[in-house]
Amino acid sequence: MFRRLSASVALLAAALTATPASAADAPLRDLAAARGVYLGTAVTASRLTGGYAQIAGAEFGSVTPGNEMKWSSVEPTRGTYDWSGADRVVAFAEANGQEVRGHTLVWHSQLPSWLTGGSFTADELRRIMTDHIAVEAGRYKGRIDHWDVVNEPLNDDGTLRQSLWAKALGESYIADAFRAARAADPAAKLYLNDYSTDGIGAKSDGMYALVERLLAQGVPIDGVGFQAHLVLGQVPVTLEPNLRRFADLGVDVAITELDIRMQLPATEAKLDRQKADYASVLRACLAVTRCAGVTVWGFTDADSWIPDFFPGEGAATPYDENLARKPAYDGIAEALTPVGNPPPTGTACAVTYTVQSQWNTGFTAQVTVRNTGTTALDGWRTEWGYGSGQRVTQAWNATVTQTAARVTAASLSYNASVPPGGSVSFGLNGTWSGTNPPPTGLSCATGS
Ligand code: 9MR
Repeated sequence: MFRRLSASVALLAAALTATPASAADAPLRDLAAARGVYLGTAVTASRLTGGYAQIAGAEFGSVTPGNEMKWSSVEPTRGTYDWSGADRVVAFAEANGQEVRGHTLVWHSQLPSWLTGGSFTADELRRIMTDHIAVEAGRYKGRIDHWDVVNEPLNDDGTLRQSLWAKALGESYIADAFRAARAADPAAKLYLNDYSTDGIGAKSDGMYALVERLLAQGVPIDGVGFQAHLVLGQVPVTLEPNLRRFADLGVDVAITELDIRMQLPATEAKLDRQKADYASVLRACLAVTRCAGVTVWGFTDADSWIPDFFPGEGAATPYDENLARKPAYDGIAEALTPVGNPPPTGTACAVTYTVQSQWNTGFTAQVTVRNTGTTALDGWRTEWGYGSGQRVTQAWNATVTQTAARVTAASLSYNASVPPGGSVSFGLNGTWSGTNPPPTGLSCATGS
């Protein structure tokens, strides 16, 4: 039974007014966490010392080994394992309080020659694949937050890529890989990952249909990764709706390998454009409640695959080759910084969050959105992050959704319109344990 602590109500009712976080002074990982997403980077294990390690640990909340967990790295000779690079990245993450994105269990590339050059029956190959998953995902059981279980399964036209695996096993290898990964590490979120699926098109349509089929078969797939190896000025305009349509299937989504390349030399104009492009990718993720986070594929131009693979192109990451921040860094920071309460001109809003009552495991909060502008609002949205595991269980007078720590609320038809100076309130019940601190990153935006 609930035990209302009515004496505490007055104290708890002190209103909290949103204050915008400053992009200038908070590490990206903190800005991201306040928005309920993670900001990650691919890393190279052998570089994890000095300034490189300092930035990787301080600025990013998740790390992905760029190569160290791939099959040719961990089992170059059949039955002989080398976990040194992978272990180093996982230990680094644990020392820095970071999540790990495991990459990748089943792929057509970077396979050892004993596998690509061998002659195996279909049954043998299936067994080799599921054994590999059991060994690798099993070794890191409980220490990997997201696993890219199957990487790059599709051709550019959305059909099944005729990889070593598909040639022998057809599409069934994908379902088997996910089942083996779930068995090996039940706590990890299991992802299907590919490139050129970022916008809506033939390849992402193929991915969408594949995910639908897998879900219909009960395959344990938790998320879809969008690599986002992008070209300057060409962030797909359909990135956000594309992420949203996958999320609407009931899976998480993530940007897993973001970089934005340009023709060298980099100029001020190109770097400014890159800043805007990075910001728009971050905003697309933030706009989709089930978007878990964004990972950049190397945080420094000194550690990027682009110059080797695209001669004449580069400068694709948020730090230059000397580990100095580029405008792209500011683009990420600005996109992650809550809108806050802008000055009262045009359409503008302010939001307050007040705990009205609290009992042993639950609480009731009221959120008030005020029109601080000079024209009527036609719709409003507000969002915040819960830093202590609080969960919304019920809400009224707004559409409220929560994914992990991030809560978003939107107006309903009957309270979307707010005159200048007017305000609307909505309420929610939530659960808490331990502590119930005020939300972080409380912000509001106008429009439906
Ligand atoms: O960043 C990786 C690079 O060091 C390797 O040489 C390359 C080999 O294919 O793989 C790069 O990472 C790839 C990732 O594993 C999957 N998506 C595409 C990435 C860029 O090629």
